[in-house]
Amino acid sequence: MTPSTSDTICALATPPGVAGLAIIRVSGPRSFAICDAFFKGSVSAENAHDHTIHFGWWGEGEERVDSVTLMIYRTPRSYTGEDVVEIGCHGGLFVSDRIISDILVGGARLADPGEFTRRAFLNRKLDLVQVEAVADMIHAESHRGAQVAARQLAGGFTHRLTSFRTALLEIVGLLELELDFSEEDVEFVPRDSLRARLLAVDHEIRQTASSAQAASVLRSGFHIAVVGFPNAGKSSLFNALLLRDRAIVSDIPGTTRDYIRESLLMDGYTVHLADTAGLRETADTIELEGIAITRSLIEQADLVIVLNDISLGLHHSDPLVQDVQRRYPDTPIRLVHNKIDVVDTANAPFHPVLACSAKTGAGIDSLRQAILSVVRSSTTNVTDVLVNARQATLLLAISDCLASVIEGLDRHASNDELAVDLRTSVRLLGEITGETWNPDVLDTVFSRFCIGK
Ligand SMILES: Nc1nc2c(ncn2[C@@H]2O[C@H](COP(=O)(O)OP(=O)(O)OP(=O)(O)O)[C@@H](O)[C@H]2O)c(=O)[nH]1
Ligand SMILES: [Mg+2]
Repeated sequence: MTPSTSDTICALATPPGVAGLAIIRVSGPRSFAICDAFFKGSVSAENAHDHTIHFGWWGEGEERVDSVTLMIYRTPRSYTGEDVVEIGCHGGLFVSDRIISDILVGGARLADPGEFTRRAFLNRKLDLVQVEAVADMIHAESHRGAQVAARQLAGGFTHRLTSFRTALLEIVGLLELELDFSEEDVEFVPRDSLRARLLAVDHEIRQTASSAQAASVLRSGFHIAVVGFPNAGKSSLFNALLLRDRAIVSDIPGTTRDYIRESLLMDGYTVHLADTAGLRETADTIELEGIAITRSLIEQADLVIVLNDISLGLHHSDPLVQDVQRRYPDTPIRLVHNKIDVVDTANAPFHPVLACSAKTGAGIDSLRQAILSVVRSSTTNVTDVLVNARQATLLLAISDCLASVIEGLDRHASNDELAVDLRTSVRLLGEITGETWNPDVLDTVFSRFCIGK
Protein backbone atom coordinates (compact mmCIF):
# COMPACT_ATOMS: atom_id res chain seq x y z
CA MET A 1 0.00 0.00 0.00
CA THR A 2 1.37 3.39 -0.92
CA PRO A 3 -0.60 6.04 0.93
CA SER A 4 -1.48 9.19 -0.84
CA THR A 5 0.39 11.99 0.82
CA SER A 6 -2.03 14.57 -0.48
CA ASP A 7 -4.67 13.99 2.17
CA THR A 8 -4.59 15.14 5.77
CA ILE A 9 -4.42 12.51 8.50
CA CYS A 10 -5.02 12.66 12.20
CA ALA A 11 -4.67 10.41 15.26
CA LEU A 12 -4.24 10.40 18.99
CA ALA A 13 -0.49 10.22 19.61
CA THR A 14 -0.69 9.44 23.34
CA PRO A 15 -2.21 6.29 24.86
CA PRO A 16 -6.01 6.46 25.18
CA GLY A 17 -7.56 6.56 28.62
CA VAL A 18 -7.38 8.60 31.78
CA ALA A 19 -4.36 10.89 31.76
CA GLY A 20 -3.39 14.47 32.49
CA LEU A 21 -2.77 15.36 28.89
CA ALA A 22 -3.42 13.96 25.45
CA ILE A 23 -1.78 14.92 22.18
CA ILE A 24 -3.51 14.71 18.84
CA ARG A 25 -1.42 14.85 15.75
CA VAL A 26 -2.62 16.23 12.40
CA SER A 27 -0.46 16.08 9.28
CA GLY A 28 -1.05 17.07 5.68
CA PRO A 29 -1.73 20.10 3.50
CA ARG A 30 -5.05 21.01 5.18
CA SER A 31 -3.84 20.66 8.79
CA PHE A 32 -3.87 24.40 9.55
CA ALA A 33 -7.17 25.15 7.80
CA ILE A 34 -8.98 22.28 9.50
CA CYS A 35 -7.75 23.29 12.97
CA ASP A 36 -8.66 26.93 12.36
CA ALA A 37 -12.30 25.92 11.91
CA PHE A 38 -12.38 24.95 15.60
CA PHE A 39 -9.52 26.84 17.27
CA LYS A 40 -9.94 30.28 18.78
CA GLY A 41 -6.73 31.88 19.96
CA SER A 42 -4.88 35.16 19.52
CA VAL A 43 -3.50 33.92 16.20
CA SER A 44 -4.80 31.35 13.71
CA ALA A 45 -2.81 28.24 12.81
CA GLU A 46 -2.54 29.49 9.22
CA ASN A 47 -0.89 32.70 10.37
CA ALA A 48 1.21 31.30 13.21
CA HIS A 49 4.97 31.20 12.85
CA ASP A 50 6.77 27.89 12.38
CA HIS A 51 7.70 26.04 15.60
CA THR A 52 5.49 28.08 17.91
CA ILE A 53 2.91 27.11 20.51
CA HIS A 54 -0.48 28.84 20.89
CA PHE A 55 -3.05 28.71 23.63
CA GLY A 56 -6.74 28.93 22.84
CA TRP A 57 -10.14 27.24 22.97
CA TRP A 58 -11.42 24.37 20.87
CA GLY A 59 -15.07 24.21 19.90
CA GLU A 60 -17.66 24.97 17.27
CA GLY A 61 -19.01 28.52 17.29
CA GLU A 62 -19.42 29.71 20.87
CA GLU A 63 -19.04 26.23 22.29
CA ARG A 64 -15.98 25.48 24.44
CA VAL A 65 -14.89 21.85 24.35
CA ASP A 66 -11.49 22.30 25.98
CA SER A 67 -8.64 24.75 26.38
CA VAL A 68 -5.87 23.54 24.12
CA THR A 69 -2.38 24.31 22.87
CA LEU A 70 -1.51 24.15 19.20
CA MET A 71 2.04 23.33 18.21
CA ILE A 72 2.76 24.50 14.69
CA TYR A 73 5.27 22.82 12.39
CA ARG A 74 5.49 23.98 8.80
CA THR A 75 6.66 21.83 5.91
CA PRO A 76 9.40 20.65 5.59
CA ARG A 77 10.49 21.22 9.21
CA SER A 78 8.23 18.65 10.85
CA TYR A 79 8.30 14.96 11.77
CA THR A 80 6.46 13.96 8.59
CA GLY A 81 7.90 16.72 6.44
CA GLU A 82 4.35 18.05 5.90
CA ASP A 83 2.41 20.80 7.68
CA VAL A 84 1.79 19.37 11.14
CA VAL A 85 -0.28 20.53 14.11
CA GLU A 86 0.03 18.83 17.46
CA ILE A 87 -2.92 19.64 19.66
CA GLY A 88 -2.41 19.34 23.41
CA CYS A 89 -5.69 18.87 25.27
CA HIS A 90 -6.81 17.42 28.59
CA GLY A 91 -6.67 13.65 28.87
CA GLY A 92 -9.58 11.39 29.56
CA LEU A 93 -11.97 9.47 27.44
CA PHE A 94 -14.06 12.20 25.85
CA VAL A 95 -12.17 15.38 25.01
CA SER A 96 -9.67 13.86 22.58
CA ASP A 97 -12.43 11.79 20.94
CA ARG A 98 -14.47 14.90 20.37
CA ILE A 99 -11.52 16.89 18.96
CA ILE A 100 -10.60 14.04 16.63
CA SER A 101 -14.15 13.71 15.35
CA ASP A 102 -14.21 17.48 14.70
CA ILE A 103 -11.01 17.14 12.68
CA LEU A 104 -12.49 14.24 10.72
CA VAL A 105 -15.62 16.27 9.99
CA GLY A 106 -13.27 19.05 8.87
CA GLY A 107 -11.94 16.78 6.13
CA ALA A 108 -9.06 14.76 7.58
CA ARG A 109 -9.08 10.98 7.86
CA LEU A 110 -7.81 8.70 10.63
CA ALA A 111 -4.17 7.73 10.18
CA ASP A 112 -3.20 4.09 9.64
CA PRO A 113 -0.73 2.54 12.10
CA GLY A 114 2.70 4.06 11.49
CA GLU A 115 1.40 6.40 8.80
CA PHE A 116 3.06 9.51 10.24
CA THR A 117 6.41 7.73 10.20
CA ARG A 118 5.69 6.30 6.73
CA ARG A 119 5.20 9.84 5.48
CA ALA A 120 8.42 10.88 7.22
CA PHE A 121 10.16 8.10 5.28
CA LEU A 122 8.53 8.95 1.94
CA ASN A 123 9.47 12.61 2.46
CA ARG A 124 13.05 11.54 3.25
CA LYS A 125 12.98 12.85 6.82
CA LEU A 126 14.10 9.40 8.01
CA ASP A 127 15.69 6.48 6.20
CA LEU A 128 14.49 2.92 6.73
CA VAL A 129 16.99 2.03 9.48
CA GLN A 130 15.91 5.14 11.37
CA VAL A 131 12.27 4.14 10.91
CA GLU A 132 13.13 0.74 12.37
CA ALA A 133 14.88 2.50 15.25
CA VAL A 134 11.69 4.43 16.00
CA ALA A 135 9.78 1.14 16.27
CA ASP A 136 12.54 -0.33 18.43
CA MET A 137 12.46 2.64 20.74
CA ILE A 138 8.71 2.39 21.23
CA HIS A 139 8.90 -1.34 21.91
CA ALA A 140 12.27 -1.51 23.69
CA GLU A 141 12.27 -4.06 26.51
CA SER A 142 15.46 -2.75 28.05
CA HIS A 143 16.93 0.56 28.96
CA ARG A 144 20.03 -0.21 26.89
CA GLY A 145 17.85 -1.21 23.94
CA ALA A 146 16.13 2.16 24.00
CA GLN A 147 19.50 3.93 24.25
CA VAL A 148 20.97 2.06 21.28
CA ALA A 149 17.78 2.64 19.26
CA ALA A 150 18.13 6.35 19.99
CA ARG A 151 21.66 6.31 18.62
CA GLN A 152 20.43 4.50 15.53
CA LEU A 153 17.70 7.11 15.13
CA ALA A 154 20.35 9.81 15.41
CA GLY A 155 21.99 8.27 12.37
CA GLY A 156 24.66 5.92 13.78
CA PHE A 157 23.71 3.00 11.55
CA THR A 158 23.05 5.21 8.53
CA HIS A 159 26.53 6.62 8.92
CA ARG A 160 28.10 3.17 9.04
CA LEU A 161 26.16 2.02 5.96
CA THR A 162 27.20 5.17 4.12
CA SER A 163 30.83 4.42 4.86
CA PHE A 164 30.43 0.89 3.43
CA ARG A 165 28.78 2.37 0.38
CA THR A 166 31.49 4.98 -0.13
CA ALA A 167 34.20 2.33 0.17
CA LEU A 168 32.50 0.06 -2.37
CA LEU A 169 31.70 2.86 -4.81
CA GLU A 170 35.32 3.96 -4.70
CA ILE A 171 36.43 0.48 -5.73
CA VAL A 172 33.79 0.32 -8.49
CA GLY A 173 34.99 3.73 -9.65
CA LEU A 174 38.57 2.56 -9.90
CA LEU A 175 37.62 -0.61 -11.77
CA GLU A 176 35.50 1.35 -14.23
CA LEU A 177 38.19 3.94 -14.70
CA GLU A 178 40.59 1.16 -15.61
CA LEU A 179 38.05 -0.05 -18.18
CA ASP A 180 38.19 3.37 -19.87
CA PHE A 181 41.93 2.94 -20.23
CA SER A 182 41.76 -0.75 -21.10
CA GLU A 183 43.69 -0.22 -24.37
CA GLU A 184 46.67 0.94 -22.38
CA ASP A 185 46.48 -1.92 -19.93
CA VAL A 186 46.97 0.23 -16.85
CA GLU A 187 46.22 -0.91 -13.33
CA PHE A 188 45.25 2.04 -11.11
CA VAL A 189 45.28 -0.01 -7.98
CA PRO A 190 47.25 -3.18 -7.44
CA ARG A 191 44.92 -6.17 -7.13
CA ASP A 192 46.16 -7.18 -3.69
CA SER A 193 45.41 -3.74 -2.33
CA LEU A 194 41.87 -3.95 -3.77
CA ARG A 195 41.56 -7.36 -2.21
CA ALA A 196 42.63 -6.03 1.19
CA ARG A 197 40.13 -3.17 0.99
CA LEU A 198 37.30 -5.52 0.09
CA LEU A 199 38.21 -7.89 2.90
CA ALA A 200 38.18 -5.04 5.39
CA VAL A 201 34.71 -3.88 4.32
CA ASP A 202 33.46 -7.46 4.27
CA HIS A 203 34.80 -8.01 7.78
CA GLU A 204 32.93 -5.00 9.10
CA ILE A 205 29.75 -5.99 7.30
CA ARG A 206 29.90 -9.50 8.79
CA GLN A 207 30.54 -8.11 12.22
CA THR A 208 27.57 -5.81 11.94
CA ALA A 209 25.37 -8.70 10.79
CA SER A 210 26.56 -10.89 13.64
CA SER A 211 25.32 -8.41 16.23
CA ALA A 212 21.72 -9.23 15.27
CA GLN A 213 21.35 -11.83 18.01
CA ALA A 214 22.63 -9.45 20.67
CA ALA A 215 20.35 -6.75 19.31
CA SER A 216 17.41 -9.07 19.68
CA VAL A 217 18.23 -9.40 23.40
CA LEU A 218 18.08 -5.62 23.74
CA ARG A 219 14.97 -5.44 21.62
CA SER A 220 12.90 -8.24 23.09
CA GLY A 221 14.70 -9.51 26.17
CA PHE A 222 16.98 -12.36 27.19
CA HIS A 223 15.50 -15.87 27.25
CA ILE A 224 16.52 -18.40 29.88
CA ALA A 225 15.27 -21.99 30.00
CA VAL A 226 15.65 -23.86 33.27
CA VAL A 227 15.85 -27.59 32.50
CA GLY A 228 16.72 -30.66 34.50
CA PHE A 229 15.57 -34.06 35.62
CA PRO A 230 12.23 -34.32 37.47
CA ASN A 231 12.30 -33.04 41.03
CA ALA A 232 15.63 -31.23 40.59
CA GLY A 233 13.95 -28.11 41.98
CA LYS A 234 13.40 -26.19 38.74
CA SER A 235 10.08 -24.73 39.79
CA SER A 236 11.52 -23.88 43.20
CA LEU A 237 14.43 -22.04 41.54
CA PHE A 238 12.03 -20.31 39.16
CA ASN A 239 10.06 -19.01 42.15
CA ALA A 240 13.22 -18.01 44.00
CA LEU A 241 14.44 -15.94 41.05
CA LEU A 242 11.04 -14.33 40.59
CA LEU A 243 10.77 -13.71 44.34
CA ARG A 244 7.23 -15.11 44.43
CA ASP A 245 5.44 -18.45 44.33
CA ARG A 246 4.46 -18.63 40.70
CA ALA A 247 5.05 -22.28 39.84
CA ILE A 248 3.70 -25.26 41.74
CA VAL A 249 6.35 -27.10 43.73
CA SER A 250 5.89 -30.63 45.02
CA ASP A 251 7.92 -33.70 45.80
CA ILE A 252 6.08 -35.64 43.10
CA PRO A 253 8.34 -35.96 40.07
CA GLY A 254 6.64 -34.61 36.96
CA THR A 255 4.78 -31.78 38.72
CA THR A 256 5.45 -29.31 35.91
CA ARG A 257 3.88 -30.73 32.75
CA ASP A 258 3.89 -27.78 30.41
CA TYR A 259 6.16 -24.80 30.82
CA ILE A 260 5.65 -21.48 32.55
CA ARG A 261 7.21 -18.27 31.39
CA GLU A 262 7.58 -15.09 33.41
CA SER A 263 9.60 -11.94 32.90
CA LEU A 264 11.71 -10.06 35.37
CA LEU A 265 13.78 -6.92 35.14
CA MET A 266 17.45 -7.31 35.97
CA ASP A 267 19.57 -4.19 35.94
CA GLY A 268 17.51 -2.67 33.13
CA TYR A 269 17.37 -5.87 31.06
CA THR A 270 14.18 -7.83 30.55
CA VAL A 271 14.82 -11.49 31.30
CA HIS A 272 12.25 -14.08 30.27
CA LEU A 273 12.53 -17.12 32.48
CA ALA A 274 10.96 -20.44 31.49
CA ASP A 275 10.33 -23.29 33.93
CA THR A 276 10.08 -26.55 32.02
CA ALA A 277 8.83 -30.08 32.49
CA GLY A 278 11.45 -32.41 33.95
CA LEU A 279 13.36 -34.45 31.40
CA ARG A 280 13.35 -38.15 32.16
CA GLU A 281 15.98 -40.62 31.25
CA THR A 282 14.38 -43.53 29.44
CA ALA A 283 16.39 -46.70 28.84
CA ASP A 284 19.74 -45.09 28.21
CA THR A 285 18.71 -42.05 26.22
CA ILE A 286 17.29 -38.83 27.51
CA GLU A 287 13.76 -38.12 26.52
CA LEU A 288 14.78 -34.70 25.29
CA GLU A 289 13.85 -35.56 21.74
CA GLY A 290 10.38 -36.50 22.88
CA ILE A 291 9.60 -33.38 24.87
CA ALA A 292 8.99 -31.02 22.02
CA ILE A 293 8.08 -27.97 24.03
CA THR A 294 11.18 -28.10 26.19
CA ARG A 295 13.19 -28.63 23.05
CA SER A 296 11.83 -25.55 21.35
CA LEU A 297 12.38 -23.54 24.54
CA ILE A 298 16.01 -24.62 24.56
CA GLU A 299 16.29 -23.70 20.91
CA GLN A 300 15.07 -20.17 21.54
CA ALA A 301 17.02 -19.71 24.74
CA ASP A 302 19.96 -17.34 25.06
CA LEU A 303 21.02 -19.33 28.13
CA VAL A 304 20.12 -22.82 29.35
CA ILE A 305 20.41 -23.54 33.04
CA VAL A 306 20.72 -27.26 33.70
CA LEU A 307 19.68 -27.74 37.30
CA ASN A 308 21.24 -30.68 39.11
CA ASP A 309 19.90 -32.18 42.33
CA ILE A 310 23.20 -32.46 44.17
CA SER A 311 21.77 -34.86 46.72
CA LEU A 312 21.82 -37.38 43.86
CA GLY A 313 25.47 -36.69 43.11
CA LEU A 314 27.69 -34.05 41.59
CA HIS A 315 27.59 -35.73 38.17
CA HIS A 316 23.97 -36.84 38.17
CA SER A 317 22.97 -34.40 35.40
CA ASP A 318 26.14 -34.61 33.31
CA PRO A 319 24.45 -36.74 30.61
CA LEU A 320 21.80 -34.05 30.27
CA VAL A 321 24.40 -31.29 29.96
CA GLN A 322 26.21 -33.28 27.29
CA ASP A 323 23.02 -33.98 25.44
CA VAL A 324 21.97 -30.31 25.37
CA GLN A 325 25.51 -29.33 24.37
CA ARG A 326 25.53 -31.82 21.50
CA ARG A 327 22.12 -30.82 20.16
CA TYR A 328 22.48 -27.07 20.65
CA PRO A 329 26.19 -26.34 20.30
CA ASP A 330 25.65 -22.59 19.98
CA THR A 331 23.56 -22.10 23.12
CA PRO A 332 25.40 -21.14 26.31
CA ILE A 333 24.78 -23.65 29.11
CA ARG A 334 25.38 -23.30 32.84
CA LEU A 335 25.26 -26.25 35.19
CA VAL A 336 23.81 -25.22 38.54
CA HIS A 337 23.70 -27.50 41.57
CA ASN A 338 20.60 -27.25 43.71
CA LYS A 339 19.69 -28.48 47.20
CA ILE A 340 23.11 -27.70 48.69
CA ASP A 341 21.30 -27.44 52.02
CA VAL A 342 21.03 -31.20 52.22
CA VAL A 343 24.64 -32.05 51.45
CA ASP A 344 27.86 -31.37 53.28
CA THR A 345 29.25 -28.47 51.25
CA ALA A 346 32.32 -27.92 53.41
CA ASN A 347 34.69 -29.62 51.01
CA ALA A 348 32.55 -29.99 47.89
CA PRO A 349 34.46 -29.05 44.71
CA PHE A 350 31.91 -26.54 43.41
CA HIS A 351 34.09 -23.97 41.75
CA PRO A 352 33.72 -22.68 39.11
CA VAL A 353 30.30 -24.30 38.99
CA LEU A 354 27.34 -22.54 40.57
CA ALA A 355 25.53 -23.99 43.53
CA CYS A 356 22.47 -22.89 45.45
CA SER A 357 19.53 -23.91 47.51
CA ALA A 358 16.23 -22.85 46.03
CA LYS A 359 14.70 -23.76 49.37
CA THR A 360 16.85 -21.68 51.74
CA GLY A 361 17.91 -19.04 49.22
CA ALA A 362 21.62 -19.72 49.72
CA GLY A 363 23.62 -18.93 46.58
CA ILE A 364 20.65 -17.37 44.76
CA ASP A 365 22.25 -13.90 44.73
CA SER A 366 25.45 -15.23 43.18
CA LEU A 367 23.38 -17.08 40.61
CA ARG A 368 21.57 -13.86 39.82
CA GLN A 369 24.93 -12.10 39.33
CA ALA A 370 26.18 -14.93 37.13
CA ILE A 371 23.05 -14.70 34.98
CA LEU A 372 23.41 -10.94 34.74
CA SER A 373 26.99 -11.20 33.58
CA VAL A 374 25.94 -13.57 30.77
CA VAL A 375 23.18 -11.14 29.78
CA ARG A 376 25.61 -8.21 29.83
CA SER A 377 28.34 -9.95 27.89
CA SER A 378 25.83 -11.09 25.26
CA THR A 379 25.19 -7.47 24.36
CA THR A 380 28.56 -5.78 24.86
CA ASN A 381 29.32 -5.40 21.18
CA VAL A 382 26.06 -3.59 20.49
CA THR A 383 26.74 0.12 20.69
CA ASP A 384 24.95 2.18 18.11
CA VAL A 385 22.99 -0.24 15.98
CA LEU A 386 20.16 -2.66 16.69
CA VAL A 387 20.51 -4.94 13.66
CA ASN A 388 17.27 -6.75 12.91
CA ALA A 389 16.61 -9.88 10.88
CA ARG A 390 15.78 -7.96 7.71
CA GLN A 391 19.00 -5.99 7.89
CA ALA A 392 21.12 -9.02 8.85
CA THR A 393 19.82 -10.98 5.84
CA LEU A 394 20.71 -8.14 3.50
CA LEU A 395 24.14 -7.67 5.11
CA LEU A 396 24.92 -11.36 4.66
CA ALA A 397 23.77 -11.18 1.02
CA ILE A 398 26.19 -8.27 0.53
CA SER A 399 28.94 -10.29 2.12
CA ASP A 400 28.23 -13.14 -0.35
CA CYS A 401 28.52 -10.66 -3.21
CA LEU A 402 31.83 -9.41 -1.88
CA ALA A 403 33.10 -12.98 -1.51
CA SER A 404 32.31 -13.47 -5.17
CA VAL A 405 34.20 -10.26 -6.08
CA ILE A 406 37.22 -11.47 -4.12
CA GLU A 407 37.02 -14.85 -5.78
CA GLY A 408 36.82 -13.01 -9.13
CA LEU A 409 39.91 -10.98 -8.31
CA ASP A 410 41.78 -14.18 -7.51
CA ARG A 411 41.01 -15.72 -10.90
CA HIS A 412 41.72 -12.43 -12.73
CA ALA A 413 38.11 -11.88 -13.80
CA SER A 414 37.41 -8.89 -16.02
CA ASN A 415 36.75 -5.49 -14.42
CA ASP A 416 33.28 -5.61 -15.97
CA GLU A 417 32.42 -8.79 -14.15
CA LEU A 418 33.79 -7.52 -10.83
CA ALA A 419 31.90 -4.27 -11.13
CA VAL A 420 28.59 -6.10 -11.60
CA ASP A 421 28.84 -7.83 -8.21
CA LEU A 422 30.03 -4.65 -6.55
CA ARG A 423 27.09 -2.72 -7.97
CA THR A 424 24.76 -5.42 -6.64
CA SER A 425 26.24 -4.96 -3.16
CA VAL A 426 25.72 -1.22 -3.37
CA ARG A 427 22.11 -1.80 -4.41
CA LEU A 428 21.59 -4.16 -1.45
CA LEU A 429 23.02 -1.51 0.88
CA GLY A 430 20.39 0.83 -0.55
CA GLU A 431 17.70 -1.71 0.34
CA ILE A 432 18.82 -1.59 3.97
CA THR A 433 18.48 2.18 4.19
CA GLY A 434 15.36 2.15 2.05
CA GLU A 435 16.92 4.09 -0.80
CA THR A 436 15.46 1.39 -3.00
CA TRP A 437 12.35 -0.13 -1.49
CA ASN A 438 9.28 -2.07 -2.40
CA PRO A 439 5.84 -1.66 -0.82
CA ASP A 440 5.92 -5.15 0.77
CA VAL A 441 9.06 -4.34 2.71
CA LEU A 442 7.51 -1.08 3.91
CA ASP A 443 4.32 -2.87 4.97
CA THR A 444 6.35 -5.36 7.03
CA VAL A 445 8.40 -2.61 8.65
CA PHE A 446 5.34 -0.53 9.49
CA SER A 447 3.32 -3.49 10.77
CA ARG A 448 5.13 -2.99 14.10
CA PHE A 449 3.85 0.53 14.52
CA CYS A 450 0.83 1.72 16.41
CA ILE A 451 -1.72 4.32 15.35
CA GLY A 452 -0.50 7.83 16.02
CA LYS A 453 3.19 7.10 15.34
N1 LIG B 1 16.13 -29.55 50.45
C1 LIG B 1 15.78 -28.94 49.34
N2 LIG B 1 14.69 -29.29 48.68
C2 LIG B 1 14.38 -28.64 47.55
C3 LIG B 1 15.17 -27.60 47.06
N3 LIG B 1 14.62 -27.13 45.90
C4 LIG B 1 13.50 -27.87 45.72
N4 LIG B 1 13.37 -28.78 46.70
C5 LIG B 1 12.28 -29.78 46.85
O1 LIG B 1 12.36 -30.68 45.76
C6 LIG B 1 11.04 -31.09 45.38
C7 LIG B 1 10.82 -30.83 43.91
O2 LIG B 1 10.84 -29.42 43.71
P1 LIG B 1 10.24 -28.75 42.39
O3 LIG B 1 10.65 -27.34 42.43
O4 LIG B 1 8.80 -29.07 42.24
O5 LIG B 1 11.08 -29.54 41.32
P2 LIG B 1 10.94 -29.53 39.75
O6 LIG B 1 12.28 -29.72 39.17
O7 LIG B 1 10.16 -28.37 39.29
O8 LIG B 1 10.10 -30.86 39.51
P3 LIG B 1 9.19 -31.30 38.24
O9 LIG B 1 8.36 -30.13 37.87
O10 LIG B 1 8.42 -32.41 38.79
O11 LIG B 1 10.13 -31.71 37.18
C8 LIG B 1 10.09 -30.31 46.27
O12 LIG B 1 9.72 -31.13 47.34
C9 LIG B 1 10.91 -29.14 46.76
O13 LIG B 1 10.50 -28.65 47.99
C10 LIG B 1 16.34 -27.24 47.78
O14 LIG B 1 17.11 -26.34 47.42
N5 LIG B 1 16.59 -27.95 48.92
MG1 LIG C 1 8.44 -28.20 38.28
